[in-house]
Amino acid sequence: MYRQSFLALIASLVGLCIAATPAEWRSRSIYFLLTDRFARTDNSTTASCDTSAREYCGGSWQGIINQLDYIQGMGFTAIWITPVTEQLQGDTGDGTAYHGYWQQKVYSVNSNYGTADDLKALATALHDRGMYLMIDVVANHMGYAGSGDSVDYSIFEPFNNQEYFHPYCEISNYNNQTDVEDCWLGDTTVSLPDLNTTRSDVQDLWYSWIGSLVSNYSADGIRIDTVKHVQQDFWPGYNDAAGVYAVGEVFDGDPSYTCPYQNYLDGLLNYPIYYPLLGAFESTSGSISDLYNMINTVKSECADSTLLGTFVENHDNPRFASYTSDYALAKNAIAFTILSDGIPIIYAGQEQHYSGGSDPANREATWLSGYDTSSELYTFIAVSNAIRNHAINADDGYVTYKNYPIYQDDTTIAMRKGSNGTQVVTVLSNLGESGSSYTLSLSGTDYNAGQELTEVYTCTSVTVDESGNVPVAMASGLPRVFYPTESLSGSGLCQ
Ligand code: ABC
Ligand code: CA
Repeated sequence: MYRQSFLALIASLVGLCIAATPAEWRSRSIYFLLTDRFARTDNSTTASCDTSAREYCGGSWQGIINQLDYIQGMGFTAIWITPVTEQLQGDTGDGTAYHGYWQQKVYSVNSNYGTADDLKALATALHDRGMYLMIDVVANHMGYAGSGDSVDYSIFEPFNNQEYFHPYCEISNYNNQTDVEDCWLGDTTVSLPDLNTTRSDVQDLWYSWIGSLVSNYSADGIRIDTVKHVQQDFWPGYNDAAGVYAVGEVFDGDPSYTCPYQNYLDGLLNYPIYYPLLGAFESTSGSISDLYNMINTVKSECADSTLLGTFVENHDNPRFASYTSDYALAKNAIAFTILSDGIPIIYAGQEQHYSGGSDPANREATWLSGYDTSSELYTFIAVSNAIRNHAINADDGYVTYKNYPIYQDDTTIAMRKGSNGTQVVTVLSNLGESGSSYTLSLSGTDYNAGQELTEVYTCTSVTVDESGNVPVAMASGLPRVFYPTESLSGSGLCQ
């Protein structure tokens, strides 16, 4: 008895220490997964999963625990999992709630993924490895199998009355912010009853709920769904009540629309960079200058570009490899994701070059890859995370140094990040796999003449020439990343 409560006390103290701040998240690298699609309790690598059916495929929290070596083996230091709350049950014309965004009872967990104890065990297993847990949460809506004019509100917990919701209307005009905030997402098969988040009782319930969720499951951070569908002044109270780093989803590529939300939340998914990043590398004729310019725009328009989440794939957009099968282009997009500003986010399956198109095709089961740790992008991601993790250890200022583009031409962009002694220089190309070989003489790096550098993907040494330029040997459209050789020890790279 005594021993049990003593252990519980220790656990809660450890939990308290772990609640992670924005500053602590800066140095993390996130692996994002759909709980239903990443790993099963039985470790199956053959269980079928037809994405077009929109059914549960059997992924679970215990399954994730079983595959943490696979995730950590790529150098990730955090995972983001899809929402954990109890969902709309059964099948609908829009499929099941396998993704977790159609909640009905927010005080219980989705039993398809396991028990509350399994979720706690996942947090513990992550913390034992020094990794963080980020949980996806939805405050904008509930989910209902039926049209918005026929909702039985009594089934929701809490919010079991129509008065808690905005009157039914479908969002018809995304350029009208009142529509975006007050009307409903979803369709007439599954409507997403839109909470009236201006009511103080709704706010009180949500603020207390998010605080409890974070402490019950020892979450280190939250990813907030549908942020642009809730009025901005709702968010600071929610973020404070969570008490951990929050990254919000404002699904909009226009920085003048998206960046202001960072005045209300710690961080945002970097949708402004997503579009030019995809655009630059999805083909050999993409625009490098659009990407170059957006790096600078985001730095100046968002409150803090180093707290944004950088990604080129997620579960709402076609996968990168659905645009091009070229591995060199995929590697450049990944190198940018991991080595530019903010917290990198790689979406499960990206490391296996999965190529599903629009939702639901982009939600393939990761287990069907056999968790191949020798695949080309798995090992590429591992090296990319390793150099970033090492640069962070070597230089306190690395994560707050704002990525600085120093060179562009029609097919190449170069950027530097970190202080002089341990600066990382990243050179990217969209020439693709069949790109020719050439040597770029790169100026503006701030390395010293005569300094010895290592290109970390090829483990090639180069010496900075007497004018301070770096000879960058480009070939086959592959990215190049430089780091001072004398500071590389301890990184596990090129030793
Ligand atoms: C899916 C399909 C539907 C289908 C349904 C049965 O299943 O998409 O076609 O009818 C969850 C599920 C989805 C499901 C939805 C709806 O619920 O995962 O499978 O839809 O039932 C978040 C999550 C997402 C989740 C929800 C809902 C929200 O990440 O997984 O979806 O909880 C909007 C929202 C955004 C939302 C996204 C899916 O839809 O704002 O929060 N994501 C424009 C709008 C955006 C809009 C986007 C996509 O289209 O501005 O607000 O996102 O519809 C750029 C512009 C952007 C523009 C894009 C297209 O172009 O800058 O603004 O985005 O240039
Ligand atoms: Ca709303």
